[in-house]
Amino acid sequence: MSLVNFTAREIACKIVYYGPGRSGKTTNLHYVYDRVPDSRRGQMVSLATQTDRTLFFDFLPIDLGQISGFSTRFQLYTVPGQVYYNATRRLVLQGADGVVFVADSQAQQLDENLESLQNLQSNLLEHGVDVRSLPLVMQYNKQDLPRELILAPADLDDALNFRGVPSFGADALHGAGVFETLKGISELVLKRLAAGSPA
Ligand SMILES: Nc1nc2c(ncn2[C@@H]2O[C@H](COP(=O)(O)OP(=O)(O)OP(=O)(O)O)[C@@H](O)[C@H]2O)c(=O)[nH]1
Ligand SMILES: [Mg+2]
Repeated sequence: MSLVNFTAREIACKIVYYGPGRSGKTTNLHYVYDRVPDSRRGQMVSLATQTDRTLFFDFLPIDLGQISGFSTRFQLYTVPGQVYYNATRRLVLQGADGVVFVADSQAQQLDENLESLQNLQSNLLEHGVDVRSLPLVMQYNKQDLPRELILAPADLDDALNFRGVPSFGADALHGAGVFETLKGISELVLKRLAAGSPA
């Protein structure tokens, strides 16, 4: 549900970080917050957070500057990954222009990743959105963990990336892959916006 104001030449897009509990969604936003200059970001809001689990959502507005003459602002959200909070997840997902699916690369988390992907699909369908038409990228997070605990990005592509969307290995704790992922989803969202905008 991007808002394009042709008079003010402003674009605002909503990006949702989705994925199973503890996959590193909030950690992605913290890294972005820490690295984007003050002038390019608003306050990061983490609502109703108990310990380090997200119970409602995180929100971070960032300013991408001028793109094709429009001042472009992205609103980054995370959902709570814990299975129990589905109503909140569905609410946060509403109106998303793009989704970053943050998978946990640990081999033992594969079922949780698959369950969360299915959950994404069914929540999108409830909003009348076909997952195949929505800009989506995959992030395979926690690639810093020991080799024997994790799956390589190519194996995670085989297991999770049914649509063959852009995918990025990441270590959100230290920042590797975080901005590559954000750039990946931004490009897809802006491309889609450009395709749909008046000539
Ligand atoms: N080793 C490692 N740990 C990570 C990485 N990303 C996140 N973590 C850790 O994983 C835990 C969960 O991270 P969060 O960012 O809170 O996970 P989340 O996806 O927001 O979890 P929910 O809010 O419950 O859905 C924290 O202890 C993080 O420090 C990573 O890339 N590598
Ligand atoms: Mg969180």
